Amino acid sequence: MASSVLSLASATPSASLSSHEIEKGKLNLGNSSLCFKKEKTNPFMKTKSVGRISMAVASNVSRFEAITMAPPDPILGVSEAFKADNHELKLNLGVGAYRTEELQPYVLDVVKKADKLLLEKGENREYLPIEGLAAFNKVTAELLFGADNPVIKQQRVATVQGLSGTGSLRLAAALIERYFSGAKVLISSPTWGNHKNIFNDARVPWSEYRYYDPKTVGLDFEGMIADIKAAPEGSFILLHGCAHNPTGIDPTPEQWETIADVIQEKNHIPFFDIAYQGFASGSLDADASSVRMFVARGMEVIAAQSYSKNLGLYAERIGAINVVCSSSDAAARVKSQLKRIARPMYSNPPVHGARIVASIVGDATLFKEWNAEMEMMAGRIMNVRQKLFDSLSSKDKSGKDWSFVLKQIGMFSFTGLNKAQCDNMTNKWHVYMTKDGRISLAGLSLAKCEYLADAIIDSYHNFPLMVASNKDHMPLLFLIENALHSLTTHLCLATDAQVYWLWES
Ligand code: PLA
Repeated sequence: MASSVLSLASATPSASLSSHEIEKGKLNLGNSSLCFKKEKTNPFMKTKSVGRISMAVASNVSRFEAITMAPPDPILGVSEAFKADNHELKLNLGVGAYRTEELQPYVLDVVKKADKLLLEKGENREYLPIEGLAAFNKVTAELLFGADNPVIKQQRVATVQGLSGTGSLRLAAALIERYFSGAKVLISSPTWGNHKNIFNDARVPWSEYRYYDPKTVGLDFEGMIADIKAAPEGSFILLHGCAHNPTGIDPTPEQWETIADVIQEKNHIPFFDIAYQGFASGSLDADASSVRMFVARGMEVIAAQSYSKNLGLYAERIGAINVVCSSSDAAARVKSQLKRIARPMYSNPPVHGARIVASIVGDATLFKEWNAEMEMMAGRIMNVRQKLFDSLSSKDKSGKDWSFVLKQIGMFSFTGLNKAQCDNMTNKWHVYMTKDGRISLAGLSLAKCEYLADAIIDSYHNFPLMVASNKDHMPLLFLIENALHSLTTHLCLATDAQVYWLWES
C-alpha cells in the first residue's frame, strides 16, 4: 500500500481547469496556515497549489483496495506449501509431475538430444505465426489421430498450437463462447480442478455428469450415460482421453462405444482433453484410441493436447487444440477464428518446445527413443503403484480392500481420503496432496511407499475416529468445520463403535 507522499511539484496550470474542478481550501504546513486550491481530478490524489507551488498528497488508500486476497491454487499451491516445510520426510504428491526414483525432476534424454541438435543447427528467435509452428502442428495432429487418418489427408482438422493443455482448452472454451452462445459444457464429477476455472473465465456455462462411484470406487457408468442423455441437445461433453484426472478410472473400450452412441444420438459434440497420451499405458497409439474411435465414426470432435507430461516439457507450455470438422472448408474457417481468438490473448505461442516436439516426432530414431523413455516412465509409476498396494495390504490388518489402487491408471491414485484425512496426511505426516484425496504417484519413489502406506492407514482409520470422539480435544470450530465438510461431501455410516467415511462425488 502506498504510504503518504508529500511532493513539491511545479506550478499546476489551475487556470486551465474548469471552475467546478477547483475547490477552495486550506493547507496546514507546520505552524503556518496557507490558502490552497484543491483540484478534484483524482479522488485518491489531492493536488494543492500555493502560488506557483503545487503539492501532491497521495492518500493511504490504494486504488486496489477492493481486491481481496485470492486463495492458493488447490493444485499448484500445494507445491508452495511443500517448499515451505523443512521436515526431512516431506513428500510432494500434489502436482502431477514426473520424478525420478531419487524424487528429482526428470528431463528426458531424447529432449536433451533434440536440444543439442537445435543448438548446433542454430535457432532464430523470430515470432511464430499465430497458429504456431507448422511442423509441430502437422506432427501433433498425426500423433493424436494417426498419420494415415483420412481426416488429416482430407484437411478436415483445424490445428492451432496453444499454450500447452491449459491454453489449448482455453482457446476452445473461447470458441464455444463466441459461436455456440448458451451451449453448455458437461464435465465429469470429479474432474481436473482447472476445468471449472477455464470455463468460468471464458463465461461458458457448465454442469457435471456423474463419473465416480464411491461405493465401487469405480466408474458410475449408468449415471454418466443418464446425465449425458439428459443434457440439452448439442451440448459439449468434456471427456478425458485417457488416464482420467483425478480418479485414474477410464471407461472400457465397450463403454467408450456406448458413450459415443449417446453423444451421437443427442447431437452433442465430444470435447477431449488428452493431457496424458502415452502415460496411461506407455503407448501413444493405445492412449489415443478413444479419440480415434469417435473420429472414425465421422463425428466432429474437439481435442486439446499437452506435451507437459509425456515429453516432460512442463514449463515450455507446448500443446495444441484440434477441431475435427466435417469439411475442409469448415476446418479452415474454424482455424481462422481460433487464430483470431489467440492474437489478442497472447499473440503467438512459444517456439523452442514446438521445435523439440517436431524434431523428435519427425525423426524415426528419436521417436523410438522417446517411446522407450515414455514406457520407462509409465513403468516406474506402475511399479510404485504395485509397491504402494503391497505395502497397504500387508500393513493394514483391518481387511480393507485396497485393490482400487491397482485398478486405477495413469499418474494419480484417488485414495478416497476426505479433507480432514488429507489434512492429517499433511499436518502429521508431511505428505502434500490435493484436498480431493488425489496423490500423484509420479512424485513417489519405491523407497517411500511404506512411509506413505503408514500415513494413509493412519489417516484413514484413526482420523475419523479422532474427530468422532474428540479424544484429542480438538477446538470446537475445527470440529464444526469438519462436520460441515462431511455433510456436503461425505456419506457418514455408523456401524457398531466405528465410523466409516465414504467418499461421495
Ligand atoms: N488437462 C488435464 C486433465 C490435466 O491434468 C492437466 C495438468 C492439464 C490439462 C494441463 O496441463 P498443461 O497445461 O501443463 O499442459 N494437470 C496437472 C498440473 C498435472 C496442473 O494442475 O496444472 C495436475 O497436477 O493436475
